[in-house]
Amino acid sequence: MAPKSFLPACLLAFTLQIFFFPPVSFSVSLLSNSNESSSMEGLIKLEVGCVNHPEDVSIVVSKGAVYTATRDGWVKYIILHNETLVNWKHVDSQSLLGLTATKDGDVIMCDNEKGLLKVSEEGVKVIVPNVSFANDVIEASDGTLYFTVSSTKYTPADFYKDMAEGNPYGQLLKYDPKSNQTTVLQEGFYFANGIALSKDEDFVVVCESWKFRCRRYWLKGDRNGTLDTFAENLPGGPDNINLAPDGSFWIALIKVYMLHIFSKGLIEHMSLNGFQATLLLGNGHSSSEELVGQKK
Ligand SMILES: [Ca+2]
Ligand SMILES: [Ca+2]
Repeated sequence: MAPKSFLPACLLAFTLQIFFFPPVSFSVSLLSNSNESSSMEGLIKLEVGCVNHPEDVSIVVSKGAVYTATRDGWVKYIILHNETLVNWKHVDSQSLLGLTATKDGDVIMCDNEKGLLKVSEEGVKVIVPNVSFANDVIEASDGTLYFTVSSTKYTPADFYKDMAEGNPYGQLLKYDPKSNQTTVLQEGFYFANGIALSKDEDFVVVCESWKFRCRRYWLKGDRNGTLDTFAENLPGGPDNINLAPDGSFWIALIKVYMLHIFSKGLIEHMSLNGFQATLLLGNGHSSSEELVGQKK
């Protein structure tokens, strides 16, 4: 008689096989609809093939430039009026994620191994060490940094385990440069991803990828210190987010495909707590995989 662990082991092996080597091509996307082709017509690609897995962008209006960090450790920017790509600084890292340009002209970025880095003309400095899987950061006008940790349990290489387990290991944190103190403001996010500050700096929006929603954490007023839902039922997992000049937000959605071939029993075997009874397969990272600009 086969050992009791044999069947679960076969199911797990089958799941991983399907996950990494899907037997069919998926042509139907959640993001695919009759409006997609027309909505893409106003877009132009700024750089293709010159940037290695750029996770995020930050626009510096005074400089007329868009900054990004790539997986090969470069902090680069594109001068928009002539579309010149500048390799600005190299960081000894292959794990750069979200970033933000500061009012002083520096760049703060998330390194999922080292923590928060400050990149300036003088060089690179670790300002918040001992933080793993920091995903995105934003600076307030007083210099305070707000940032996300996607998962306190898993590494970026194991992000799919975080998704499959379906437990909220994400955090929102605050770094005060005056006291050099880091504080956890809120726990319990289902993969805390991009973060943006409101125009009046009265709240931050945190993208919660596995729940297809964005949460709002209040920083001022009667609701100071409380959390509510800012947007939900999004047509994809929200990844990065940026404030628009009119006070609204641009959100990059992870393009996902639905795979319906798994039995309910198998999904329960994988303990997908509170998650949809389907497995989500990513295709590329986000719309920031290539830098895309909107044609005027
Ligand atoms: Ca960002
Ligand atoms: Ca992200």
